[in-house]
Amino acid sequence: MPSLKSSSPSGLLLLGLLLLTVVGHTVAQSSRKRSSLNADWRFSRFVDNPDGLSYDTLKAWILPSSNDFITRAKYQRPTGTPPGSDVQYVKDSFDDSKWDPVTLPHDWAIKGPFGAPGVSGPEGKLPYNGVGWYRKTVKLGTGDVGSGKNLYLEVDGAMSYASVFLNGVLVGGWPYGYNAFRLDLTPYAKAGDNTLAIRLQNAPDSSRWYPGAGLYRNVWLVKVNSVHVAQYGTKVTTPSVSAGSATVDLSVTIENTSNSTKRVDLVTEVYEVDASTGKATGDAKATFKSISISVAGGSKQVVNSTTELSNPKLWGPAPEQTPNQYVAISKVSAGGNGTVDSVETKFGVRTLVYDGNKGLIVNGAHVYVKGVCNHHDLGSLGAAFNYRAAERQLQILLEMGTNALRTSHNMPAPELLDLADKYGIMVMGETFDTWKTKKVANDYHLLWDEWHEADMRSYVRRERNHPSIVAWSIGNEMPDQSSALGGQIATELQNIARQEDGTRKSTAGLNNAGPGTALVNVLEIPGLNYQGEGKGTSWNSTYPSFHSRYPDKMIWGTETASTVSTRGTYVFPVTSGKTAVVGPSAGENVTMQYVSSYELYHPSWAASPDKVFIQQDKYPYVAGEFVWTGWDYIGEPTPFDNTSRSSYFGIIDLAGFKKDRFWLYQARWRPDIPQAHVLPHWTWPDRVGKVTPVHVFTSGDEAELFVNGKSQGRKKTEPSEYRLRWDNVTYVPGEIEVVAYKNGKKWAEDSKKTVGSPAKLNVTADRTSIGNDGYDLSFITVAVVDKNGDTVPMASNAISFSIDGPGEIVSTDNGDPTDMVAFPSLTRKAFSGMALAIVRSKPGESGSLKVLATSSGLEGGEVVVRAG
Ligand SMILES: *[C@@H]1O[C@H](CO)[C@@H](O)[C@H](O)[C@H]1NC(C)=O
Ligand SMILES: *[C@@H]1O[C@H](CO)[C@@H](O)[C@H](O)[C@H]1NC(C)=O
Ligand SMILES: *[C@@H]1O[C@H](CO)[C@@H](O)[C@H](O)[C@H]1NC(C)=O
Ligand SMILES: *[C@@H]1O[C@H](CO)[C@@H](O)[C@H](O)[C@H]1NC(C)=O
Ligand SMILES: *[C@@H]1O[C@H](CO)[C@@H](O)[C@H](O)[C@H]1NC(C)=O
Ligand SMILES: *[C@@H]1O[C@H](CO)[C@@H](O)[C@H](O)[C@H]1NC(C)=O
Ligand SMILES: *[C@@H]1O[C@H](CO)[C@@H](O)[C@H](O)[C@H]1NC(C)=O
Ligand SMILES: *[C@@H]1O[C@H](CO)[C@@H](O)[C@H](O)[C@H]1NC(C)=O
Ligand SMILES: CC(=O)N[C@H]1CO[C@H](CO)[C@@H](O)[C@@H]1O
Repeated sequence: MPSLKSSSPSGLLLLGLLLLTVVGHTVAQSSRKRSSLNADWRFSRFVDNPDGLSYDTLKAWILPSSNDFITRAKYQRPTGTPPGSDVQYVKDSFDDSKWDPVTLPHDWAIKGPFGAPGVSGPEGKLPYNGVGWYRKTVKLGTGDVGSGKNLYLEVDGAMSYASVFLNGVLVGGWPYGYNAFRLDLTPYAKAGDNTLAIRLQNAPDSSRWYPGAGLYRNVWLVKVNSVHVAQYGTKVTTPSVSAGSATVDLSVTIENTSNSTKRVDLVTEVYEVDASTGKATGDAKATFKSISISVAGGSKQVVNSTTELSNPKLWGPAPEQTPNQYVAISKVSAGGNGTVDSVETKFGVRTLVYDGNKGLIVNGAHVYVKGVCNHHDLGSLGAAFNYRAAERQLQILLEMGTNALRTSHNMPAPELLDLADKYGIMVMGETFDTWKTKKVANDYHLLWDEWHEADMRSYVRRERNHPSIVAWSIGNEMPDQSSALGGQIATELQNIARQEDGTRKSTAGLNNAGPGTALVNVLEIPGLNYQGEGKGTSWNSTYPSFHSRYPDKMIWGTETASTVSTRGTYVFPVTSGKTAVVGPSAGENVTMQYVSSYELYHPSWAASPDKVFIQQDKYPYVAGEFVWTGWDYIGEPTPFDNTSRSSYFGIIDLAGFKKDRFWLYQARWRPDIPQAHVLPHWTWPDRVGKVTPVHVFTSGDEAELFVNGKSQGRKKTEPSEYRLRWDNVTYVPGEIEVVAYKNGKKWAEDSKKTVGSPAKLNVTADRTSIGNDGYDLSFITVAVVDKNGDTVPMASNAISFSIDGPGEIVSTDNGDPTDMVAFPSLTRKAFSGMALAIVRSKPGESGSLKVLATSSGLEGGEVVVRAG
């Protein structure tokens, strides 16, 4: 499968880098260079360990990589030759020409095939396990190495147990696959060709979902002078904000890796960020007083300064507020030699109040949290991060009215937070799915004792300047949640967040810890998973008991609903209840392994959206909810865990197609959008004369249903009703139409009609013009339509894709959780009438990409996408 390539999302830094490269060596020396290391890697995966190495044998050399993030005694790098230097893959002389050429971000498992030996259904059946080696030659100039220079490798995420070798020497590593890390290459680098080799290892049974595999996020090389701003070395806060003025506090950590004391000057100016370009614009809006200090050789020094920003443009969540951003540009000069380093720190000016009675107050206004939980994978692209694919996920969620995202259950790619800042989405930044006690045999509990401080601290330090982050989540459904140990761990993790940030509170997703437990007593924001709405058939909510015990603490539903459904699938009879536990006689199509899209069914611990809405509205002090999940994801295919490949929880399916639930949430979260949505589809040759319930989701307050023009009655939404249902409709071919009203006035309409047999393919692109960076994507949707152009709801025709022009088809999908055809396949069966192809440009090549879709017996279709 062609791999995924990254461009630099840090536009400003990239621009600086290009300019410096053009003007040459002397200028390049004066400031930092951060360049992408994503291109030109060789890769090989081994099912069985090919080198005899393991984390245990390498650990003593890897632990020192955490030294900047631990407060206990630092680890000393052992003396002597580190292990692994005799392994052939780390050597210059190794011939890797037979290995796969890959471009990062790269997920080695996503190409499949499904059914990998030793990988369970919950893990997604893809071959993520085993050992992976990546190799690359890094060319360095004489000016890049030696006295006065530092070289760092920055890895935004490597799945997992990374160990990094440069020129045959083990440099260090980082085991937790979701966290970013930096290694100092300076002592091991040389002018000329350097061999960089990275070993990764994924144990089977190490995850409860599909984790992905490999160097799946961006990798960077950073060159700085010996006097420079330390890693994650800036912190911007706005301790007091009014309409006329904001106080901006800046803290910069300057590091001097040279042998002598340096006189250092720091100047920082603040600019507005242009929302469309993401770059500084206009004149400086504020300037921090210039500071001069002496930094002794071998030390770090923190410099604090403060300034006032007049008439600040605030950052706030969309759509009610605007996500304005600023950037602080800090320049460091040393010993009168001009600028030796320059860093940019984007931030937002906003206030947050966590109110036990009112919920979340942002910039003085109450904001009800309309959140979703999402996993890190990007459907058929796998875990390999792609900026456009992540942006598409957020855009479709924004259309639904989502204003908050929980990065369940781990640290996201840094660029996801840039996107959340830009679009005005509030983020609950989560860290861990387990603490000290395991969920599965080889999960994070193995790393807990030695790594949790470093993982928590480095994550908060890295992301604390993002205005989108409104809470840190210290864990999800930890088995330790109800024990005394849980209280101790929560205290420790919250303290780390306060030390590194101090402006947000911490939360955790608790599925069974109750009021009075050690953990809940200390947790700043109790987060309730499912217990807030009452689990399964129970309507007993624990919100009241949490609220009465901790009246001053804000509480929210960190994980709600877990409704399951398969897009376009309807199973009869339909429950008459508002919520129902899914099973072979309740919502499941056991033969097909699908779940009904009446959007009322859920596992035993969960709830329908309707039930969650009822309970949220009953307890208005609750700050809001994070629905499980916004998008479907690979793995965890409850209730068909052993047979399917991907989840049923998503409001949006794995391909990005909306399930019916989308309009149920949109009606509640964006009541300003006139909307009505009627289900099911109306092409049921086997159901003539049978009761076929019709449900309507609408932002109106009343609706009338017509079957072949005949009214079935007008219904008003009563209190505690979030859908209108006509449960006794008898199916006859023809058309169902709904007319919705609001305050007695016509508000919106929708209809479904009985369609004919498949006749042709209707092909559309989400964007018909994309960048030619070899990274940008167009998402191509194919609908199987009848001769009138209406989608055939049960169509499953096999569609073949091809492309003409400077681009490639990366993957195909249809959102069917049981489809075991590997994602790179150019042939994909339509599912419920639809299929998707993802198209990527080729780097540096411009032109028209003609994407063709054909299917036996049908008229084909095409769309043209312009790259360049
Ligand atoms: C610092 O001094 C040590 C010992 O004198 C020397 O080996 C090293 O190269 C010096 N480092 C730099 C960055 O000048
Ligand atoms: C400087 O700012 C940092 C971060 O806000 C803070 O932890 C530290 O106490 C401040 N130092 C001084 C001397 O004010
Ligand atoms: C400034 O440049 C001089 C001459 O190259 C050098 O000796 C000195 O160390 C530099 N000072 C700093 C702070 O980098
Ligand atoms: C609901 O709560 C009541 C009172 O705490 C308890 O008696 C009852 O058993 C609970 N019902 C369920 C289904 O959990
Ligand atoms: C399951 O789906 C198949 C294929 O659409 C259909 O023939 C069958 O009737 C369905 N079964 C149930 C229980 O809905
Ligand atoms: C899946 O397989 C496991 C292990 O064989 C078994 O315990 C479990 O019950 C199965 N789950 C389902 C839903 O069939
Ligand atoms: C639907 O029909 C059943 C059986 O005829 C009846 O008991 C029920 O009340 C009807 N429901 C509605 C909403 O009309
Ligand atoms: C067919 O394609 C056109 C654009 O070419 C689009 O407007 C329309 O919605 C598509 N129809 C279906 C059923 O997808
Ligand atoms: C020679 C020396 O002491 N260099 C130090 C410069 O500062 C960094 C940390 O800031 C140390 O790691 C170096 O040892």
